[in-house]
Amino acid sequence: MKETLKIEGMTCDHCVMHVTNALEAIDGVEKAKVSLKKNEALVKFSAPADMDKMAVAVAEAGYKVI
Ligand SMILES: [Cu+2]
Repeated sequence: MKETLKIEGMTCDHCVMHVTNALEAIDGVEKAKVSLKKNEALVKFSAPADMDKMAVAVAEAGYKVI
């Protein structure tokens, strides 16, 4: 599956890295492509990963899925 998450709170490349790492650390996430310019993450994943887990991981990293 592929989903695009809208993310709030990223301001620099470090933020992009934090969000990328947080998403890719989730079991089932294959790849997360995070764009600072678009404020979004394109995530390729399969079960057991889901949107809720991604939202939680992003929140724990200090950002917000909107
Ligand atoms: Cu930053």
